[in-house]
Amino acid sequence: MRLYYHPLSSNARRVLMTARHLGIDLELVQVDLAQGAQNRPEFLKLNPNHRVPVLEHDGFVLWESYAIMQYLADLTPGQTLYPADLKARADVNRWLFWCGQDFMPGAAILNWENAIKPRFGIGPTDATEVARGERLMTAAAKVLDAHLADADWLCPNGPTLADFAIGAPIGNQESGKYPLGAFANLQRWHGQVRALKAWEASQPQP
Ligand SMILES: N[C@@H](CCC(=O)N[C@@H](CS)C(=O)NCC(=O)O)C(=O)O
Repeated sequence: MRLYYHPLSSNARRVLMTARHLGIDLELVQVDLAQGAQNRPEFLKLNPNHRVPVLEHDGFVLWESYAIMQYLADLTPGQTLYPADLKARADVNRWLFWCGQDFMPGAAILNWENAIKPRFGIGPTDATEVARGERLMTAAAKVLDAHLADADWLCPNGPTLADFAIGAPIGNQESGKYPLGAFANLQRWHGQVRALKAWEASQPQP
């Protein structure tokens, strides 16, 4: 099984965390995003959206990180990251969709403006964009923090795919200057995510 990824991509990291936790071996293929390798015809055949991660398994090609996480979990007998019970699975799905729709837009803006642009010398930080990213992220963080006030993990009997999906991008909170410092419940929960073996095992390699 092969995963096209980039070490700085938290969209790829949530998939790596899932694979590491489940004990699934992946052949990692790094796509050089800084050099535009995602726009080459051979990669566009795999993912016309020019994005990582992409999974290849026995000739089946799958893009979109949340779909890949679900696929890996469903391949693994006895796993608990993605429960089979209808309501428990719907609860995990709720947070996966919420992550894509409500959390990632702010994270993507702040990561791009505060971390990626300066690191790769892609022009000055746009203060209007930073303010928009901070507004989006603060709104999402309030929901997350309130939910975690009386919950150890996002869904009962965690960790689940929900914790990996949202925990992975929060790994960039320092470099991306995410306005999350005051959210104590969120920070306590993220400390638990960072204590998982899958966190260490999915660290971006230099
Ligand atoms: N919704 C997608 C987002 C993937 C994504 O945005 N990947 C970024 C890296 S974090 C990428 O490959 N960007 C390259 C580009 O857009 O050209 C997922 O969850 O897999």
